[in-house]
Amino acid sequence: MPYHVGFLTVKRLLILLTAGAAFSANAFSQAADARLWFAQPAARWTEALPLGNGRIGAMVFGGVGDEHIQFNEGTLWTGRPHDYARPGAGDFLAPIRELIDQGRVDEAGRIAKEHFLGDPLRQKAYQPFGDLRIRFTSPSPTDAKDADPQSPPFTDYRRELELDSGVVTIAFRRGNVIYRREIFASYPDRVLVVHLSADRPGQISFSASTDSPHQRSAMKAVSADTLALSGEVEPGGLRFESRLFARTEGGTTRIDNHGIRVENADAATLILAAATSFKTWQDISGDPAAVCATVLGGVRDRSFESLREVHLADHRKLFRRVALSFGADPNAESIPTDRRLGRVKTAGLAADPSLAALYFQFGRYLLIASSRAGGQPANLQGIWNDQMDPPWESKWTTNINLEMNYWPAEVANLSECTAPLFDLIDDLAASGSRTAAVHYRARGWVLHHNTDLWRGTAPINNIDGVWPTGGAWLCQHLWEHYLFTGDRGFLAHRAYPVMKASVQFFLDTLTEQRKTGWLVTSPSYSPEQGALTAGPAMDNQILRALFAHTRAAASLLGVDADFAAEVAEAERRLPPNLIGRHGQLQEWLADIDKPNNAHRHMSPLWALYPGAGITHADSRVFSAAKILLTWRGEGSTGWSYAWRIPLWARAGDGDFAFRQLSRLFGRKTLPNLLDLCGPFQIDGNFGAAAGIAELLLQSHTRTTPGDVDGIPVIDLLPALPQALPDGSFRGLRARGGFEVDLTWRQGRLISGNLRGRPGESCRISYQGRIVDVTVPAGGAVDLIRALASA
Ligand code: FUC
Repeated sequence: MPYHVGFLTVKRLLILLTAGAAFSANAFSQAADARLWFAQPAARWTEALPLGNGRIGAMVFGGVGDEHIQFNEGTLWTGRPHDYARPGAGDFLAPIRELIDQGRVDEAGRIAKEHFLGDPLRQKAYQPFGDLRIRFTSPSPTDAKDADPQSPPFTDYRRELELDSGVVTIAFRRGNVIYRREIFASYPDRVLVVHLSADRPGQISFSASTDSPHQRSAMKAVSADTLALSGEVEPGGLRFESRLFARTEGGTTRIDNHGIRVENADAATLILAAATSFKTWQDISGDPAAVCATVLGGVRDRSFESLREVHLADHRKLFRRVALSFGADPNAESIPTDRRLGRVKTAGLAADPSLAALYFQFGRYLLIASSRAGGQPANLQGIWNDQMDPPWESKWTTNINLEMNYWPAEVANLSECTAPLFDLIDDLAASGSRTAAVHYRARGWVLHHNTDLWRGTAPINNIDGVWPTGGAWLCQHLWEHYLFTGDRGFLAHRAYPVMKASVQFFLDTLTEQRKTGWLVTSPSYSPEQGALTAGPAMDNQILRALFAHTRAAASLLGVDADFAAEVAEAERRLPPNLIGRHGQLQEWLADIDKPNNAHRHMSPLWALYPGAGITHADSRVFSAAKILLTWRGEGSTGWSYAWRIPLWARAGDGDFAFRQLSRLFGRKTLPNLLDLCGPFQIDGNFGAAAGIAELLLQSHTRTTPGDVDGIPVIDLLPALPQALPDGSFRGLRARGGFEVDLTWRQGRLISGNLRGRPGESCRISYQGRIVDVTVPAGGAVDLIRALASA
């Protein structure tokens, strides 16, 4: 089909040109050290390098004689479609509430545990898919001096992940031959591509095979160039298949049920497709073999160069929107990443601030790799998991972790990467309406503190699962997407209906507290401490935001005026942020906070970050929040260090925030820069990336979070740490759909640009100077000049 091919080529060329033009027109260059690199292969999974295309995740080990690529597919989970709601649970709602109201919280907890949790108590687990193993027998078997593959002498080894290309490259010299492997996961082509080459002809000899940790799986040759690995997770559960296609240049290729054998080729390309029988959370009748065949059909006649070019154009279109530098360290690039990390672990991050810029870009890279339209959202391990029984099932935990994964999405200019999250929310609104009906006899939808591939929404595990505001928190991401993009179609057709249904659930379930007349959630739980309770601070803050945003959306869309009035009335009756006897922001309605409780969760500070309900504008509550923030002290898990970064950035203390970042490197960062909770958990990577952005740029709406009339306020360098005196960024985004570039030296802003829709206005704030600007037609605002007129 020449027309089709020609069309695609022209389109891809245009994408490349546009990306390139936008990039080079800017004064910033991509930081030279935007790569992770190592002088040795990975000894274990937690040292391997992650690749992903939003469907396939892969961890590359980079061994010299043996390459091992462990891989995942985002829809391979244990279980099958299932409704976790417990029939009859609704009968116990009133007694549980009554006991909580009487202060008999332990009894309430016992009843909740026995009758109110979902069925079964635990949700299902994300699964590893398989392992691609390549055993090299090169150089040529006729080359006697290097014939022993077990002890291959090699030099000049380098294993790197270049963030700007999303390509892992492994290179080394053995004898007089330089070998090179390039590996990437292509989103447009839905495959993992492995290219093996050498600088001399005839040097590529290997055998390749795939296997799976799932017992019920088997490999077989399905054609002269393709090997299939198929199996099922459990009887009646998901079926899966991967296909490995091999193309060689020169040499001989044989394939049988044990694998692919290549001898004396000049180069080889291995292409992996993987799929499961998952179609939707309610339908697992898919045909993974057919999907793999279709996917491979689309790539088998294309050259490695063509696959690479399409991948690069797609990846760079997203990745190159943002550049960040904290002052070039000319030596950083020459030091392997694990050694840089080691140095920072002892000397602190101030010894190598450009590692923080690398970490920020790595966070963006990980979101691009693990969250693309059509796939599942990034879970507790993103899309990377090698364990059959992963920590917390590697699912989506919604009392902090899933939301944290998406904190950088808008501000770090990766708005499209939210697509799988919004698809998940649509599913949850459907499954959560069953839980709302069965457990609460309410309209609308509810999600508690976890969900899985089957969109479980009922409370699970233990009483800490009885926390009804997980879905309401997710709604914040819908509203934020609108604030950052101004996409009214999205607001009308995707965001508002789901937000409205979430509000309906709370209108039906909030109960009046006898003493105060406040409307409170009950039963609820303040993550993850205390007993069952009513109206914890976090719930009130999340609901105040949800109600305000939903009213704002209704008003913007010109719909549902009566409903909005009802919401306003309920909003007015939510408990305010309470200040306790130590001057602290209270976590619960009762003033029972323990001073210096350094719990990892920062729940009552939700409205400081990621919410926006607590600002300098209310100095009483702001000061109370700062007391609680101080009590909470340092982080412990990776994500809890990460949360403290944007919180302290909002509180205006960049130095304390920087110290949390430094500790995150020191205590909870793996050699490959992935984050640790205790075990590997990706949320800290994303939370810290968002936190770094929050140090440099903050944006709010002018007054309340639901305000639709005010213009956005954009704070430049609001919490710049002393340890980052010099730096620059390009392309961070602000609410209102603006894009900002800034450069600072010795802690002072020296240049800045703001782009946005022509005619759009915002208020710029920098070190007490405030100026309102309007984007001119076809132009950008010079921020230094604008501030000079303030
Ligand atoms: C929450 C946290 C834990 C862990 C788990 C996945 O329950 O409190 O530390 O991150 O999610």
